Amino acid sequence: MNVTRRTLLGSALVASFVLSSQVFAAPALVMGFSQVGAESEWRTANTLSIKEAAKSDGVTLKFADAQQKQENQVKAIRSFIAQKVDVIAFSPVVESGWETVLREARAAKIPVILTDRAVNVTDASLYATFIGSDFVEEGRRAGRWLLERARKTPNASVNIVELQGTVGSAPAIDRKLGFEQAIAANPKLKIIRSQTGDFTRAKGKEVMEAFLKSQGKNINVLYAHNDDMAIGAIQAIEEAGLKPGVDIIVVSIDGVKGAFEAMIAGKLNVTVECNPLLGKQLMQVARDVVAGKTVPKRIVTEEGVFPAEVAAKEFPNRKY
Ligand code: GYE
Repeated sequence: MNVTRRTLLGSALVASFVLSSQVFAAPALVMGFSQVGAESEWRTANTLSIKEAAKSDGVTLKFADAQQKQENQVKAIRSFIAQKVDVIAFSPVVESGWETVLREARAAKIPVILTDRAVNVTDASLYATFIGSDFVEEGRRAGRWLLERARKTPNASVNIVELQGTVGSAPAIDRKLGFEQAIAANPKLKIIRSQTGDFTRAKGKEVMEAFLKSQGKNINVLYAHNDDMAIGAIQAIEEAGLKPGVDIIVVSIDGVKGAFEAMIAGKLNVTVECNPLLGKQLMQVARDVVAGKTVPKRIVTEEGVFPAEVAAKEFPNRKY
């Protein structure tokens, strides 16, 4: 066989292989994902994890950023239904108000997976599964750390200000509840002010400024529902001439790099971990759900607690 003939034969073989693989290969899974927004370091890491996992798993991802608005998420879900995606995943900004659009997805026979945040629906069959953290436990962990710390000064009253996450969101509701449950063990621990900072640095700073204006030196502890609000508040505390981490104990949740930096600088006392790297698990579960396999209704992420004392040692291991 001469060289030309061999090449021709080779390309014919390649061509027929390409053709047949186009005919027989399973079409790529198409996922519509409605993200909450880009409000925090946690969210940035979460988005990246989902996009990277989709890419490496060969999932075609239609990604929509809702800018913290439920109406945008409803619109995105409706457009995914219209586009006949294989599966819809979303992280619901707030817990309530999802029944109608979830029923629309069901009527179109498109399975729905919740990631990160839960919904409050009476009919749990409206979604296939929920992958994410136990936010009540995170709140309890924050509260337990504080209880332990308060044992050093058993007679002192401990005045706490609380920066809540987005009003009506699962993490804000649950982290408040869990923390209150834990600190109830010691009546000296009291929440004297509580307001939302919408999970952002800018709002966290603004609300902390207001707390400092009205309560001043009365504040012993700040409990923030996420690291970003804590970091914003730390700035407000410094601008008020106080030392965060010393004059005001700062407790927060997420465990992002910015929190570890603040702990190493002595400005944050503890962060409770909340893992945003849900992408891999989501793609796996999505394949199973679309293939009709039974999946667990609740998939809980594993997490730890990092006090400032271990921050420098742990920092190099952090992935977000
Ligand atoms: O803690 C916060 C983000 O839903 C767990 O949302 C997530 C929370 C996270 O904005 O930083």
